Amino acid sequence: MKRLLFLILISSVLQYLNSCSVQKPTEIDGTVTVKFVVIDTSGTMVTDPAAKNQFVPNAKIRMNTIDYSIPLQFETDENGLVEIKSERAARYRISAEKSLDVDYWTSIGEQPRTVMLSGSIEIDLSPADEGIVDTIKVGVSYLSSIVINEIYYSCCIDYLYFSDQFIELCNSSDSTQYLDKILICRLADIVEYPGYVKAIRYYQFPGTGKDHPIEPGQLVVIAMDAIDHVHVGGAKHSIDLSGADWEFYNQLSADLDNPNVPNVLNASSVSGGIDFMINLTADEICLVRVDDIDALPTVEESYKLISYETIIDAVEYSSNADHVKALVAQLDAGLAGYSIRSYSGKSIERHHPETGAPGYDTNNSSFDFVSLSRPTPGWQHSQEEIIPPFN
Ligand SMILES: [Ca+2]
Ligand SMILES: [Ca+2]
Ligand SMILES: [Ca+2]
Ligand SMILES: [Ca+2]
Repeated sequence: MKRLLFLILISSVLQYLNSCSVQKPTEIDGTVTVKFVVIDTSGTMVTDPAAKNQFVPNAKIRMNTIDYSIPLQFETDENGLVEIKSERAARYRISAEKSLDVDYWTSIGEQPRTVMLSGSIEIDLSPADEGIVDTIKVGVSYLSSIVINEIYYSCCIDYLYFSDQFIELCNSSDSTQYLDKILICRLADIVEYPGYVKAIRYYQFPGTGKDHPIEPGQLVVIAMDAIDHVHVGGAKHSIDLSGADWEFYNQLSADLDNPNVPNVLNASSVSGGIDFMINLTADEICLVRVDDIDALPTVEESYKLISYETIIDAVEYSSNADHVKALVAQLDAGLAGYSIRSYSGKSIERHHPETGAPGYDTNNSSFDFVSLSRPTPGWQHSQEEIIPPFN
């Protein structure tokens, strides 16, 4: 029965996929030399009450062309300025970040904590911009304790087999966190309600508060179906997910239920398809902790509105370089998933730029994620598994 329904879904999936392609953006000829100044507009760094904006010294600047060529890295000087010399003219995503650590707060006599200032811009740089100083504004970024570390959405190369998707979470904080009551949501890709995202599918971890701990650095895999997709599912090039920590289980459909793997249940009153399935080329996923689902505003019968401030983590991915952003910069300023086609067996995972560690999150998936040649359920990728950016 489940297979039959999958087949019915196929035509619509194929229609969608046909509309997607990876396109290289138009290159502008020549090289550019420009300056950027990084300012904090959130008031976080203001130590002089007369100063409206504060220049941010030693901020990390990362630049990437839209077609995901090798990222460039710079640092601002003591005046918050950085000069970019003789780089190729193109359209760039540029992000700035500055970590205000315990030492910083202690030095100004405030309560020690860790705060990340971050911001990004997208800009065309052409030789005509020579000598221009552009501004990158940064503000406080509320970083997540539990983050979406990996999304395996493209599915295996056994064409039309798509029940091997999974999502991997990571506790990126330094204390025990809890999965209880967290919703994993698939979001609509059109912004209609200012301040809110619209969840069209939402599945929820059970628990009453502290039943399901996740330790610092721990990875937790939630499989679409926690089975051995090679030997039980029959997809030769797929993966064994029978050892997943959790599985999405749609109790309102004919979904599979591995009795040995606990379920993350459909929290909607409607079935909404067979399972928690996400798009094979482009989608938005978020985490939010919700005590009472009924208290969330409902639109279009079963969709839920979730306010930006309550979102624990959000990731937008797309294989299309000309993808129109769906999430606001506050949630995810970038885009993961370059070069990944549907049914390619490839995956995306967070990657600390220096250490390669999991859980790295600056709320900009263009920089926080790498693409992988294969999924890594339950472990962090190695350097060899990273698909190099285009040159
Ligand atoms: Ca399932
Ligand atoms: Ca189960
Ligand atoms: Ca985040
Ligand atoms: Ca992984």
